[in-house]
Amino acid sequence: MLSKVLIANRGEIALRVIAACREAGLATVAVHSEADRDSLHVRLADQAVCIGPASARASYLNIASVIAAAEITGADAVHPGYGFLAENAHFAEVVQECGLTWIGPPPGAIKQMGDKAQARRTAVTSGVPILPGSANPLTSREEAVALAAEIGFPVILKASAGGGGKGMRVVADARALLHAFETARMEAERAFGNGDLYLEKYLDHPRHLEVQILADAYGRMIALGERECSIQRRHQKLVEESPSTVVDEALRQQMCAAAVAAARAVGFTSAGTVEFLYQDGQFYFMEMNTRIQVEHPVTEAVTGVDIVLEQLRIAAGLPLGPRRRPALRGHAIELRINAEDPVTFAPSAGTVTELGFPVGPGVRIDSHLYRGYRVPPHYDSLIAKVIVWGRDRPEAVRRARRALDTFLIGGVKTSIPFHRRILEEPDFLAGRLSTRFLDRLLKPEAGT
Ligand code: MV4
Repeated sequence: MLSKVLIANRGEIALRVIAACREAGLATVAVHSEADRDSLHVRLADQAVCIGPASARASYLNIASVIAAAEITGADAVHPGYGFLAENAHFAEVVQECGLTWIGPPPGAIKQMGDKAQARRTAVTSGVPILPGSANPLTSREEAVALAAEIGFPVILKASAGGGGKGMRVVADARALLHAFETARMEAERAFGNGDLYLEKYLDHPRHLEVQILADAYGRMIALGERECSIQRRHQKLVEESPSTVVDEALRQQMCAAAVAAARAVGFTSAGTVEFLYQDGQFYFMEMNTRIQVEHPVTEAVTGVDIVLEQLRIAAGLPLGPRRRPALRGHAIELRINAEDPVTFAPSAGTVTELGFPVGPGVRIDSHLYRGYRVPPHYDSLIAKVIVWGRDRPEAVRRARRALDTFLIGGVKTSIPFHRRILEEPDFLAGRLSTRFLDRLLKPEAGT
């Protein structure tokens, strides 16, 4: 049984978890750095504990401080949110060893899916399609060249301990691979403490499609359909939507079945997302995220499922609410609003001097902003998510435009103008998307 949840996070996701906890009748504990003393999640939680100075390493990533905060407040569960310690299997283990309920997947599942080469092997044994590539970490650059010659260049070298775009390198031919191999291994060793590399056939214009999974402790596991997340800049998603314009019910059924198979293979519970690349009618397993994601509201809008509330239910030992995969209704789009210059993307910290949220049918705002809030420079720049829902994609796009046109934020620069430009792009309006979508928009001459 849960009674008091410590939210080991900040910003909009901390508010989101507080909202679900309040609905479930659970007390909440906020933890915050000194820089977040005046943040909204601190004010809205029932209790709050300062866990360290501004730097994430000394506060939100400080396992001892977070656990101490749970002890002194009598919290009996921990929700990690996303980022920070959300996919840190050691943190999950410590939470459980301290007798607290971990609101997330079993640490073993986090670990198994955290090793991207092992995740690929799990996909294979679960019958989930993967791209041609190495089954195990590469043992030498000669092995890499031989394998790449077999599957055909270009190939992409990836760090087993990487993910989310970190530790990736596209290689066009054997000579380049011989040069890149050692550098990639050293970079991976330095960045992740693990230099293992694997390689895959490189897709040059894939879509990023991901499937939301919910799984309870009794073996019930459902997929909640796909999200299209192809519009990304430097592996930071900017726009997410559901359903995808290229997924029909037959493909959806296939991808959902594949996602459930991969999750079941690692004994997954709670909420997670299986990422695929899609190109030329085929989908391929990429990786699995064992956490709630920023873009979960898109799926909530088209399924009516409260994913965070389901996480609390699952952690409390209750069975899944939905009994089967819900049909998707309408179309949802999420726009991530960052405190950054809309042209240079340079972070723009500062005080919010003016704030007006968009209103009206089909608009949801998840944000920790308030007038007078000081956006700190220490953390990622996400300050709001605009989630719109329409009966179809054109209505969702119209509502997205209206929402951005009536979203007033003064005192900091935001990415709103850049999003507004995306919503006018012919390729976007036609649903012609791929992970290369922004390449064209961000080309120097394209800015004129
Ligand atoms: C790829 C790929 C093309 N071919 N793998 C980037 C993050 C991680 N999810 C995997 N990523 C990619 N893996 C193969 N074999 C292209 C990307 C990729 C990408 C994928 C999804 C969304 C945005 C992306 C941006 C650049 C590269």
